[in-house]
Amino acid sequence: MAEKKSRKVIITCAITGGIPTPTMSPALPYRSEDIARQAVEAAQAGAAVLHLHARHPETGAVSIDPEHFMRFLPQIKRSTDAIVNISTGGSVLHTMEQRTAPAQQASPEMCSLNMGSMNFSMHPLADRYQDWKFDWEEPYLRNSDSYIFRNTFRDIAYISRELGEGHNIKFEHECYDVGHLYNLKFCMDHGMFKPPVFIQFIFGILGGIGPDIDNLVFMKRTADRLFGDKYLWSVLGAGGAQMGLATIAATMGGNLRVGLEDSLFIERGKLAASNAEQVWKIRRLIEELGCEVATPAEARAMLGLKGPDNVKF
Ligand code: KMH
Ligand code: ZN
Repeated sequence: MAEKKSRKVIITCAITGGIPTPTMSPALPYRSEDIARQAVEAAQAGAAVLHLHARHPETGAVSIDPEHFMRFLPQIKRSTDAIVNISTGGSVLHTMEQRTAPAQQASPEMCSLNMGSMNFSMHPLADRYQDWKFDWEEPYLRNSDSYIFRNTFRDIAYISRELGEGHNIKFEHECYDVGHLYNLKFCMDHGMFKPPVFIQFIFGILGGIGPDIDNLVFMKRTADRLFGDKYLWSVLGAGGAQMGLATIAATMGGNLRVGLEDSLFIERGKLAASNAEQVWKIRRLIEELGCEVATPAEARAMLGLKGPDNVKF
């Protein structure tokens, strides 16, 4: 009997992000060498895509300074063939020109592209901690109840033009609610993005759709209707929803994202020791379910990427 082929699953690992702060976990990397090391270890564990933000190496505060990215990108490229994905959503306080500056300089294979404007708040997290490692952390979290994460149609068109057309970068389309799928459909109908588009369904951000399985099924069904066979999808569950939703995504035929940007935990009440620990865990879970982890080369073919020889770092 012919052996049935197992399905390849792209694991994205989001290494440090802009939501958690250093007080919350000693494992959260913010020095360039720690970001690079954890990224490489996550790739060795099975992550085909590394979603990267930068931080100030001394304070751990979120940074969109291209120079901070360039401190770790070359080291990552030297040590792994995993796909580098640079965030364009690293700050709610800066212009789109500033947010895209790291990607303009580094010209990676992939970038994030947030598909709608929204509330994006971490303020409830501030009540969980008393002693802060750095002064910036508490006000940063508390003030997020007044932030609007701005991603207008004009902003999206700007990123499409500058990074998509300008650098042949493929996007991780971050969709935090069902309306964002319709925004993407509108943009595709106006010729902005070439299929297959890669959609990250995001659940559990305060301001976006909640982390319920019903919502995942609803997002998937809506995307099937809107995009048919012209899309690939992945799931990001924030906080405690991370591993459960990622496992369900894999069993439903999708891809998944883990990493300390999205959750600091490895199980209920236990901090993860590293990004790689989360990648190893989800890998074990989905391999038990008959899925196979996509290599970077396989992920490049699935996503139609320009290749690592065409980046500028
Ligand atoms: N922090 C995630 C919920 C971005 O970097 O552009 C979404 C994200 C956005 O990763
Ligand atoms: Zn991110």
